This record gives sequence, structure tokens and C-alpha cells, in this order.
Amino acid sequence: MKLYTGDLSPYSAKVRMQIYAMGIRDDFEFDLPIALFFSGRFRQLSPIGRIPALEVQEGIIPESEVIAEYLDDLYPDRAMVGKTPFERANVRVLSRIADTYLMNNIFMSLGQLDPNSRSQAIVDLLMGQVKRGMGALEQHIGEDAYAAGASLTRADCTIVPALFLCESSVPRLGVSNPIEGHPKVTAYWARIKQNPHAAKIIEEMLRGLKARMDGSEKKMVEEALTNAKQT
Ligand SMILES: N[C@@H](CCC(=O)N[C@@H](CS)C(=O)NCC(=O)O)C(=O)O
Repeated sequence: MKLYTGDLSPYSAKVRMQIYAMGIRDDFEFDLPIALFFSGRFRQLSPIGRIPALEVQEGIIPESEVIAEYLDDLYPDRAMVGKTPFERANVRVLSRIADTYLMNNIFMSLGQLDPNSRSQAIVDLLMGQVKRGMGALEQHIGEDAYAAGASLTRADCTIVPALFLCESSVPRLGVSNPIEGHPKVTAYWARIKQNPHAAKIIEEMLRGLKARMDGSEKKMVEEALTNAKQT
């Protein structure tokens, strides 16, 4: 199977963390679709045009949450969604809070990073939603080793990239890190960074952030587009 993925993409990071945690990395090729992405050809492959997308024998599967469910279906003995119906509901709720209420709103606000062209109204609207989502996460998150209890689940795979964005991207909008003032989430974030799969994802996202900030990502895109034009 081929996973279209990018280091800094939080939705891709969520799926990669699940793959690492399930111990199924050897079953996947990871592809960073820079040329496809920036030449507009990725939409021919996956109409939603976003990463992650998983290419399997029967076709293409977009949307991180759908891919996550598919992986659990494909490897039921390694599934990461909990055992009882209530545990499974709790894992899905936590994952949904991190995806819909944190990651989506932060991701949409990234167009406002430049203070010279920033619309403060957009930042206020989206950050208000993030603050509310963080309040909900504080109520739902567990105080055991992991977000939904004593084992690593898909909830952790979504929460880790979401909290990475809270810590690394939100302050660049002139807004303080929304984790602050939430003791359960703060304690969780310190704990989960010790987990090797979470640490690997954080390292990959930091690598992606460095490439974005130091201009090497831009250079890679330009080179990929030039090569794509020549072929
Ligand atoms: N709901 C989607 C969101 C995926 C998404 O927005 N991915 C970003 C990268 S993190 C992307 O591909 N953006 C390209 C675009 O917006 O055209 C998911 O969960 O997979």
C-alpha cells in the first residue's frame, strides 16, 4: 500500500503514528507527493486533493479518520480503538475533538500567519473555537498513561499532532499556546512525549517545520515542479 503523506501535515502524522504503533510500517510505502500536489495533478488521483491518502489495490482512500478506521479493519488483531463499545466511543470522541475542533480550526488559521496581511477577525473566530475545543478535551481526556486509558489508542494518534500545532503554530498567530491553563492536557502532553511513537511523530513534524521555515521545502517544491515539467 502507498500512503501519500507529508512530514508537517498533522492529518498525515496521525495516520503515520497509527502505522508505527500497530507495527505495520513494512506494509507501506510513504510518498511525499510534492510534484503531484503543486502541479494540480494530485486531484486526478484523489478528488479531495488533500493528504493523507492511502492507495490500495482496489482504489484510493482519502481522509485520515477513514484511513484510520480502514487500518483497524484490515488488522483487527492490532486495532487501536478500544475493546468495549463505551471504550470505542470514548476513543472516537477524543479523536474527533482533536481533529474537528482543534486541528481543523488551527489548520484553517494558518493563512493568517503573516502579521502584515492577517485578518484579526478570522484569527479570533478560529481561536475561539480552538479554546472551546481545548476545554472539551480537558474534560474528556484520561489521567491514566494514555488519552483513553491504560493503552495507546487512535485517540493519542490524533491528539499528538493536534497538540503539536497548538504548541508550535498557534503562538505564531500572536495567540498564547491553548494548552496553557488546562492541567489534565498539560500533564498528558508531558507524558505522551515520552512514548516512542509520539516522539517519532513530533520529530518528523519538527523536521517538516524546519524545512518550511528555512526555505528548503520551497526549494524542494521548485525543483520537483521543474522536473515534472521536463517529464
Ligand atoms: N479532513 C482531511 C484534512 C486533510 C488536509 O487538509 N490535509 C492538508 C495537509 S495537512 C492538505 O492536503 N491540504 C492541501 C489543500 O488544502 O489543498 C483529513 O482528515 O485527512
